[in-house]
Amino acid sequence: MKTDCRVCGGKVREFVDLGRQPTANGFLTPEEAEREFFFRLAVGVCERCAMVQLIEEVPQELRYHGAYRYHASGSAGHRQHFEQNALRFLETELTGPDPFVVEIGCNDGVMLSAIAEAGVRHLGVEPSTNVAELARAKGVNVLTRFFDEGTAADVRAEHGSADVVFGANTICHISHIDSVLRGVDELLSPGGVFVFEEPYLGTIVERTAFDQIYDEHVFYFSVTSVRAMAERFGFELVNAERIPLHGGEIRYTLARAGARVPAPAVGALLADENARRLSEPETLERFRRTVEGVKDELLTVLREVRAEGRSVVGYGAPGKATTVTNYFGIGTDLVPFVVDSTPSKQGLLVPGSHLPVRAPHAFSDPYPDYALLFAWNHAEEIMAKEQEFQDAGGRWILYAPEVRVI
Ligand code: DWN
Ligand code: SAH
Ligand code: ZN
Repeated sequence: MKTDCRVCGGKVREFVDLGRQPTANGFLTPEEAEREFFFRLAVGVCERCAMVQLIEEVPQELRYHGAYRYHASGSAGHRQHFEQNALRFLETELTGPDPFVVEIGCNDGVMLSAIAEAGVRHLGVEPSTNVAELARAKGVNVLTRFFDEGTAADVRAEHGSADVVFGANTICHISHIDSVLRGVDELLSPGGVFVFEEPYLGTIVERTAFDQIYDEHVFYFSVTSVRAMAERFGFELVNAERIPLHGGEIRYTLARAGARVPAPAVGALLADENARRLSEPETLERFRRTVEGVKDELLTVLREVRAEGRSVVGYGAPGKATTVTNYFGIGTDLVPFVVDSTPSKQGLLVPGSHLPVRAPHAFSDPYPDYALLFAWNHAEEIMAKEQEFQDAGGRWILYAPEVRVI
């Protein structure tokens, strides 16, 4: 069992155990289901630096490989967000004579394709070869490797230093985060910035978004823990902006210590985290109890509607659905199948709970009485798209931040 903090070596105190779980994106065939991989999904907080992290971890090669199922360009909202990010970098950071940007975990090129279109020097570092190919097809340069200090040294030797190192929903996925920070130190130009956007512990606790907890999310960052981590590796946290993606994230900007004046938002968010006692054991223990309450309520609702003979379909098969269905024990008796727009998930089973994943047209064939919204972070986009379901009398079941039937 892992008890040492991956950032500072301090003691990690466990506060929630979501049981035996498979890898969240390990969608599989019925034959593969017989030899499925499971581990204990538990989270703790470092008593020294407040970094919230998994207790046990899954080897990275089991999580990221040639059949990585998540395609970042799958939502219109995400495409728009990352294009805006690219434009912002082009306007504010990539303005020198021959700028260079590196993205850690570029996936299918959702961000870098706009940089490539602008003709700016760039490199995506992406170990999942299938999504890396999708990025290449969009004209993006990709190195298919795991980012660490060795990769960073090689990139620097070949391309020179980077003005921007970017990562979205990736930095919190990398258990060797010390090596990542040493690598960024090696790669970044003196005036450059390391920008990363990741799920926010504050939101996870506030919205009971416990389904953000799964094998890929090794760390659950807060401004407090990221600031401490930055300082440990010679950086300074110079900005922290709340963004709406994935239900609520923070975009952290790190610069070399003393290189930039920190924005007031950093101090404001730190003060807020202190006031909320965000990383304190009592707060995290309360979060655990709230999750238990959601479990009881959701199971009650699902059992009631099924007992009345009503149909329920799961909407979306995000990584989050793996945590929810396995921890709550939701099987095909309660939710016979889920629909998802990602072609590479269709025809396969949700890891662990083995709910079949079907293409979106199965949703209206015929419409179910209820839809359990696993992709709740895309609620606006999905509900607008599925207005006909609601017009036909269909109702949505939501479970974050609390159980609601609307
Ligand atoms: O951190 C991570 C983020 C970037 O993406 C990864 N570890 C894994 C993944 O997390 P996720 O699977 O929770 O991501 P999403 O974006 O919540 O996944 C939404 C799912 O819903 C996708 O499988 C696509 C699907 N979907 C759909 O079927 N119809 C989405 C939309 C918008 C739709 O209209
Ligand atoms: N940036 C995209 C994709 C996030 S999914 C978005 O925000 O939507 C996480 C990605 O990180 C996956 O594509 C995975 O293959 C990649 N990844 C995981 N470990 C990595 C590492 N050590 N170095 C670089 N990429 C990594
Ligand atoms: Zn620590």
